[in-house]
Amino acid sequence: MVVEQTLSLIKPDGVARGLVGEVIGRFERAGLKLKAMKMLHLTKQQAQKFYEVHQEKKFFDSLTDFMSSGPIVAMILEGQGAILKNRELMGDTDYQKAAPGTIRADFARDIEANIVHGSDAPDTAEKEINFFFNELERI
Ligand code: RTP
Ligand code: MG
Repeated sequence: MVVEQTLSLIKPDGVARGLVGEVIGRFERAGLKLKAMKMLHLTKQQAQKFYEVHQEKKFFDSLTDFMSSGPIVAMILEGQGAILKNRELMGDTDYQKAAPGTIRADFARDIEANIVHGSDAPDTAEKEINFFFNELERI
């Protein structure tokens, strides 16, 4: 398996509920290495840009309101098969379908406020990492 980098976000609900340490601990215990990290508060416009692939969806306005509603934590995670590994740790988008022991199954109670985001493929990972981090911020 190749070493990959992926973009992880702890969404506003995860930060507000005090789950930052819990979520990062799960990533680290699973062998994912933190390569960059910061806290920031997206504007509505920045959230719209980040989630532009979903702009035709009926949940787009609500999703971007939510994502700009409070501070988030952005991270670059690295490891073998990191993109899929992160998605497995997160669990299904819908917490009711997420496997037991995943972040969303354990903590999410809403399909939108579902604690975390993770890139879904190598091309989106690169794009999303570049959205949040410049060269100086990456190790
Ligand atoms: P994410 O992009 O945040 O990692 O989540 P994902 O791949 O599991 O899910 P995706 O289909 O890309 O949807 C992005 C985010 O939009 C919200 N959502 N709401 N109301 C709804 O039916 C609905 N569906 C999706 C969630 O916050 C989801 O994570
Ligand atoms: Mg997605």
